[in-house]
Amino acid sequence: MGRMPKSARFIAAVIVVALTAMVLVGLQLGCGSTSEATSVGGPTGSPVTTAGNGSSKGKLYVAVTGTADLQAGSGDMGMAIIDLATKQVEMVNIPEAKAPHGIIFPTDTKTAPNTRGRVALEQPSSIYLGNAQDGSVLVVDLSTNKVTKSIMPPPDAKLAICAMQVGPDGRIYLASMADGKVYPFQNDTIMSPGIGGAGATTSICGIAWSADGQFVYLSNMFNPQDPNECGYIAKLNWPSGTPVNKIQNVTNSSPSGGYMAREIEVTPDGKYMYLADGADSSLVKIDMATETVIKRIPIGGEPHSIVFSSDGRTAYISVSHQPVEDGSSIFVYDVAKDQVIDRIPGIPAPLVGGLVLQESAS
Ligand SMILES: [Cu+2]
Repeated sequence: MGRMPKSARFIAAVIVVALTAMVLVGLQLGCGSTSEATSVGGPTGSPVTTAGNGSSKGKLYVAVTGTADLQAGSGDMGMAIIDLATKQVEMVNIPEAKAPHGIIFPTDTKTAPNTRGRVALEQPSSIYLGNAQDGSVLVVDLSTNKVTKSIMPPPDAKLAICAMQVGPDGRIYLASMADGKVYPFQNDTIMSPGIGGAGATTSICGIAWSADGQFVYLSNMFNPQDPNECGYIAKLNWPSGTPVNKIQNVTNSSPSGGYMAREIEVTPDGKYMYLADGADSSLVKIDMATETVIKRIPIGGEPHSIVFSSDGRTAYISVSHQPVEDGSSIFVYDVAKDQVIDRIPGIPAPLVGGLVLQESAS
């Protein structure tokens, strides 16, 4: 038995495929429509004083992956809890963590409408943390910051958790980077089979639904079968999973090649979908009515996830930085201006994943 558990080897294989894809793509730039590129974002790294926009109180809970064995997709750590009023970052080291990427409030938490369960209006008693390495979900008690339960995926699920979102039926869904499927999660059980895959999606980072709940959008991080294919967003009928179409050319290549379509999030008014383009250090704004890219906003770093405040005016974006020593940050984003207006630095970890917002001031 090698030192690396089977699940870690699986993710390692996934990552190797991703890296191979990046090498193969090499210098084939221009897959994304650079002619559409706009540069409206403020200069990266120049903090601007946040105006009182009503969203500067509360807490962010951020899934954080540590330094150990990062290339294999594993690593310890847990989550960061950030007080928005003071910008204090509290690191919560969770021994059971296996590369956390996803985070979501339990469904009995009071949450704001149209936020897919990601904006709490009260202090939750616990939180779910989703692991990329072994596909397990941890229940973390927020009064002790200890794990009270570890929930393993069913044996037939190839689950490497990225996004965790509440679907139109009120259940939590888990996006898998390993097999391109979405798995329902209910009563502390991960259910199989998943929805998606079968050519429509190969490695999902983000999940979003249309306002009427008839369609699901899945951001495909990369396509191991066709490394020349840019990151795209697949649209499927919900909940049947029948493919409808793909929004193509959503992501741009990194300067060294390779695509990284991270998580997607729809604004609370349902008008726009934003995608975190990890390879291009930008946000991509998509008009939901036409399903086309209308703006690219360079923000710097490697954005992973986005959460909108319940009023839709402010977004918080988890951003990983390279090299590792720089740590990671949360960017505060003015949605109307499409501009980064502040940064909360000081997350001492190379990779930040999903994040959720608690708007109450307590
Ligand atoms: Cu992820």
